[in-house]
Amino acid sequence: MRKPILIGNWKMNGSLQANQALMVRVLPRLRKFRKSIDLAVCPPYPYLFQVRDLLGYTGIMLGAQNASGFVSGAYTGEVSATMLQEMGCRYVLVGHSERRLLFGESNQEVAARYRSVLGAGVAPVLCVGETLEDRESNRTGLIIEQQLQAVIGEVGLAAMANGIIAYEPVWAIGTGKTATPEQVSRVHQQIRQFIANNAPEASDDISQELRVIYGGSVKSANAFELFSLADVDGGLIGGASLHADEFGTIAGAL
Ligand code: G2H
Repeated sequence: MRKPILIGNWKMNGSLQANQALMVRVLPRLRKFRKSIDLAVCPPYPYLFQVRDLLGYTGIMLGAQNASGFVSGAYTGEVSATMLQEMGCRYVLVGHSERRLLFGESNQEVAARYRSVLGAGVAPVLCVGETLEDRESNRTGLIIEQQLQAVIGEVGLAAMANGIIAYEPVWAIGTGKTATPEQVSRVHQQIRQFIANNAPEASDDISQELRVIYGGSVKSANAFELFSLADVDGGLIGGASLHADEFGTIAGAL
């Protein structure tokens, strides 16, 4: 049985004051779900320390939005996975489409970041997904397989059992458009099948154990339908994770 997981991705939002206010409102709403689902929030780097303190012993975990592919050294502006581990991060997003599209992170770079996160003993959340153009030219499966293959080539399939895959169709991110349940189901099944096909000797266990979560304009109004799908093991929530009522209701849908 795969334990559901809900991760809030705050993106580049927040302030000391706003974070405090959000946590005061959201934590009581999440607490009752913490035994049945894994819960985490990923604030921007400067607020990790503050949010770690606010989370305290609630059992709700801390995550980060990216990590360097380098271990340490002269890489101005980068933050290493080990630093994030030291800050108490249990999860790190890797290859979010905003990183891929706005900051030019290639499949290879994402794979290097994935390796660093694993090496620091933190669970990588590998984001994969197609653009509208990819979808309209029937390349959804191919694009996602290339994104997965780059990471498998870097760390091996077995190591991916320690991570999570987040399917986020780029055209559904922050746009208010959500993929239909049929579209989500199909891609989640394809991801699991691809993992199963990739290393036949170990495939069954990994493909059945690996959590594949959905992200892209999830909100309280569509969470129940999306999370009822058999191959959806949770959600990566952006905009709605900044609203206590919304995030609390979404957690209740898992
Ligand atoms: C996708 C998602 C969270 P949103 O980026 O990663 O954001 O829910 O705002 O579409």
